[in-house]
Amino acid sequence: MKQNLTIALSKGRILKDTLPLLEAANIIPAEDIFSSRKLIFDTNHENIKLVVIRATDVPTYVEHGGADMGVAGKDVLLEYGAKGLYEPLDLDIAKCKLMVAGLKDAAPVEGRMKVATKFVNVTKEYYAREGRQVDIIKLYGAMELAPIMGMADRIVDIVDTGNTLRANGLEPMDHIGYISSRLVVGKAAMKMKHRQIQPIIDMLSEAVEARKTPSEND
Ligand code: PRT
Ligand code: MG
Repeated sequence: MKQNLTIALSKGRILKDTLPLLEAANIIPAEDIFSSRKLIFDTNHENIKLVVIRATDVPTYVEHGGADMGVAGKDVLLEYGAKGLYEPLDLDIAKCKLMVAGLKDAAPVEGRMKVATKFVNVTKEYYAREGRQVDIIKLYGAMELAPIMGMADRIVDIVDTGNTLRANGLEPMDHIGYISSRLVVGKAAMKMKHRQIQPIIDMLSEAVEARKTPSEND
């Protein structure tokens, strides 16, 4: 008998890249997610449901069994630090970089530096590895504003094109890591529902590879 399976998707920018991969794995929402205010969606499989939640909540749902598997940015996963999650597949979507940035031409900071970020844990670990003492200021968004207002010397944030930094008089300084979205699976789900989950991982993996290598017909 097929058990029920719930997949947690990050709403926002990851969603539109995730849906074609799911479709390639023959998992198709029963209605248009973008034009709906629902949180739970039926699919073309009677036993598979999708929940669409904030990106930062995906690892929490998957770790605590609110969903069996999910899709989340590596930045979110690093910050969450989940021990109860498997990360079987790099989906190669929503790619960006995690960077240290500061005001353009800012002088190096002597002594303790103030760093504004929403990635508090990642930032702590980064500066610990660098052997540098910093004071971290937790923000929930618009990190770029903190150096402008004289509240912080540096920010740690996601950078894609660099346009947001430039538009605010900032520049990238140090590269912390490459980010992409990952498939995550709860440890309990992987054990109890392995026969259902493994074929989905395999199909998604094929879809990711197909996107990387343009077919000869293109
Ligand atoms: O917005 P909310 O607080 O609800 O959640 P969220 O910000 O986590 O969600 P969302 O949808 O904004 O981002 C989800 C995921 O997309 C992130 O966790 C990353 O893994 C990935 N991603 C890829 C990005 C970007 N590219 C990106 N460019 N996330 C954010 N940005 C932002 C960045 O924070 C900065 O403000 O875009 C701006 C920089 O872009 P450029 O092109 O100007 O450099
Ligand atoms: Mg956002």
